Amino acid sequence: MKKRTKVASLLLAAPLAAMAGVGDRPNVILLVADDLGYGDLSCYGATSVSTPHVDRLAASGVRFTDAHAVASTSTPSRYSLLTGEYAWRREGTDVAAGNAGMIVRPEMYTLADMFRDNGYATAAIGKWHLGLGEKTGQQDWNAPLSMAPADIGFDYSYIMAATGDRVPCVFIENGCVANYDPSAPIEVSYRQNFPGEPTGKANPELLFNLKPSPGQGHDQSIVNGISRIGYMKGGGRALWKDENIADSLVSHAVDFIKANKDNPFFMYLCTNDVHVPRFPHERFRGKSSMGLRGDAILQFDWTVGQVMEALEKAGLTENTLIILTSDNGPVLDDGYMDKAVELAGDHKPGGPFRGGKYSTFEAGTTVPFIVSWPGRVAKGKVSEALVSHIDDVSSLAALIGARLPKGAAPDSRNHLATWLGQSDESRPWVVEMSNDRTLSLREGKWKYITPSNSYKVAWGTGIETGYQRMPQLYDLDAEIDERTNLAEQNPAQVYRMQDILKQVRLNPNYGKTSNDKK
Ligand code: NG6
Ligand code: CA
Repeated sequence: MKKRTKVASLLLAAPLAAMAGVGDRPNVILLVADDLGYGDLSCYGATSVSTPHVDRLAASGVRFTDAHAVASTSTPSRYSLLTGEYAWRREGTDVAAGNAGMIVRPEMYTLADMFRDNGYATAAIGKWHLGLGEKTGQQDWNAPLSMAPADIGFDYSYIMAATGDRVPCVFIENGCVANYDPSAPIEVSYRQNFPGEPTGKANPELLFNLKPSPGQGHDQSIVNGISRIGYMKGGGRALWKDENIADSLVSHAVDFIKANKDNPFFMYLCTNDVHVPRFPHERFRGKSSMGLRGDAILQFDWTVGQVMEALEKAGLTENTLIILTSDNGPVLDDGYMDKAVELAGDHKPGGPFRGGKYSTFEAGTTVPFIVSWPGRVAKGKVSEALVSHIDDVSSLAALIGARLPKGAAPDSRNHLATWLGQSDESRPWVVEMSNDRTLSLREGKWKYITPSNSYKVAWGTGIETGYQRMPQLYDLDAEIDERTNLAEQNPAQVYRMQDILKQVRLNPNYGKTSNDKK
């Protein structure tokens, strides 16, 4: 696959110091950015913003040019990442409200369970967006929650319940509101406001940090001078300040690294950057040429640098595998007047791909994907292999020699050799899901999109969804941005890809090889 990046690799793939394989027990950090696009990093061709720390990470490992999140929004993407099951197999995995009940249920076997069962200390830090408590809307936020990340394998957690733009705007540490303020009990509703509480809609004069974009919602409860989706009351000193979120996540991540420097650990570290509302620390505000979205990219890059520095200080660089990626494709105007559209200039957040977050076009799920493990994976390699987040449970199980219980991670396959840059073998195909649950399929250069009756543009975002009533087939080698629908000229290829989708839908074991069954 060509033309995916404007940047040529300056470094030649160095011979591997040693072939990694079963029996290794490196620390693993799965670092997931939010809404960071393929084109948002300088190592992926961005020129309007510079990301030196991420670039350094890429130079120390393998940078993939055809890697896919499972879905083009957060909740289903993360669900699949943690369970190895396609979110489209499961109802209730669409973008979750801040008072959603736990979506990954305790009986499911997760990536965190796998690490924990194999002697790793495990942590989830940052954006969660997979629900908390047993039932939607039934949580008591003033007491330990009835279900939390500990129930799905995370020994330690310090998380944001949903997204930055959804209430409750507090961190949850090990299932309890962090820094809880007994003088300000918390109530949350996604139905109605609490009497007497201001909202962005009724009290725009209170929005001293960011105002919502017209017509996209985000005009309900106000926290820190920014109105959100949903209503909340109370919180007091537990309420977050958006400008401190990255610092807070970094300090908890660094503490976890330090506390576990003598034993293997797995950290699922999910930044709030670069999701809306974008309101980075003043150290970064005004520092990019692209306004708050560019500043949030700088803050993300800083976060990566801090993690790398903490590993270095703890002497863990050589023995830590870092996977850096994003949960879904990029968006500019996602609900706040932060001038992301006006200041983007020539910047292409989705790189050469069409669409963006929410889309069924390639920018929806094509994400940055960097695998670094100094001394063990090829250094500065660029891999054009077609890979998917769905494979992380099985691939990382192979890495640490874990056996998965029967039925666990049903859609996940072991592609460890490709992930570590030891092989250039692609996945035979990759299934992608968009915001309306339209499925697409990639097979080599081909992209097939199933017909959908939905909207053409995702509300106020201006993003092309890619939905059409007709089947769509694109040859990405000929045209990487999905312009000419070749379905009519290639009925056999359309049929073939429809058949693969049908088989995968019916049977998660479809296409499994003997390697996958181990
Ligand atoms: C959308 C929100 C958007 C964002 C997204 C979730 C509206 C109009 N837009 O519904 O602002 O919060 O959900 O983003 O409500 S994600 O990256 O977590 O999937
Ligand atoms: Ca996201």
